[in-house]
Amino acid sequence: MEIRDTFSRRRCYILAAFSFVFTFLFGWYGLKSSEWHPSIIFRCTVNNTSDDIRLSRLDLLSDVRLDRMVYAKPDVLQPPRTDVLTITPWLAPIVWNGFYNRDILNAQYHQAGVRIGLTVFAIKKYVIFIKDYIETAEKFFMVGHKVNYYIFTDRPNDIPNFTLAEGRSLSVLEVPGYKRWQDVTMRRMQMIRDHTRDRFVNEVDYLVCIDVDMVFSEHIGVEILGDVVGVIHPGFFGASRKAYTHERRPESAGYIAVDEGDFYYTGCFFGGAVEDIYKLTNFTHHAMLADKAKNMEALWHDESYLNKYFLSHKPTKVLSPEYAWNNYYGSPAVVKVKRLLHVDKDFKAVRSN
Ligand code: UD2
Repeated sequence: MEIRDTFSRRRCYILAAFSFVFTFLFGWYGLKSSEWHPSIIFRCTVNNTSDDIRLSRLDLLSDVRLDRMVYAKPDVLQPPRTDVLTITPWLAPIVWNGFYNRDILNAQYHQAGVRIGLTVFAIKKYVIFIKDYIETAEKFFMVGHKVNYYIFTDRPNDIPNFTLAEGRSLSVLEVPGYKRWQDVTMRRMQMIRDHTRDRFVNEVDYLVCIDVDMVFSEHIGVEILGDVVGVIHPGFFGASRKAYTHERRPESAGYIAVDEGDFYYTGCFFGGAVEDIYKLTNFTHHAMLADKAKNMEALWHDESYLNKYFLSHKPTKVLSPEYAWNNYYGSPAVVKVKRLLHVDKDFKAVRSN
């Protein structure tokens, strides 16, 4: 009896000691991990697999706990608008004015400390557009968030100085200016791809790529962020598939059959998570090279290869033509806000060498 008591007392001591060590170790680990900040997870290198990065991004958003916010509840029976399609058949949202609450989105992305890169090419005579582009972006693009502008140019001395709001930075990246304008526009994919791999992946979470001959004219914020983002071309949002100006020659790497295709996406604006932009630009660059080897060029250059990519890699978010408007198409009732506008340009003058 006494022996058994001594034995079970000893067992109790061992168990207590073990629990103490266990609690101490895990308590210490918990304390250490409370120093962790979501932004740390994006300091990834290209050695990370994209699955690691994708999971990290999910962690980032799921970790967000919003403070108390008061707003009208969403009503299942009262959609804000019924005049436009707001979801694709593959369940990606189509972003139109009136469908989202900017405050909720800003709160989510602020807490996550999201970092956004905006790439723009101002090669040769197109440098004339950069001043208005950056100045209007400062007023309307991702206001209040961390933004890195990346200006690709062959004329770094012609890029003016800009005063930027807090949390925003600008880098001028010197690149070659190809002789033909078609090569300038197509080679953007290669340059974005290379800089994404070598640099952007360590600096930003999302990339947004927009033509330089545009001005920001209304709010463009975190509602546009997603893994793969395409924008519906303003000239084709009501058009039939047959009318889409896809590349129709089957031997081209940009080929899309007349009974295929969802939307006609503009080449002037695309975006996505940094690792998805790497995949997109790598695909479109290789498609261009494959055609070049056959002495071909797709009808609308990079825009055709981009449309081909989106056919098999469906955008996870689609932006309405509000995000790439051209006043040439007037002011249809469904386009309630023109957020980004094309600047009229004299093609002959700006494209001459
Ligand atoms: C369309 C697309 C454009 C691209 C092009 C391919 C729209 C609104 N835009 O525009 O994205 O797909 O067709 O043909 O659908 N650039 C320079 N220097 C040059 C030439 C081009 O910097 O000498 C850059 C610049 O950022 C410019 C972009 O390339 O905004 C596209 O060239 P574009 O504006 O001349 O092409 P465009 O208007 O035909």
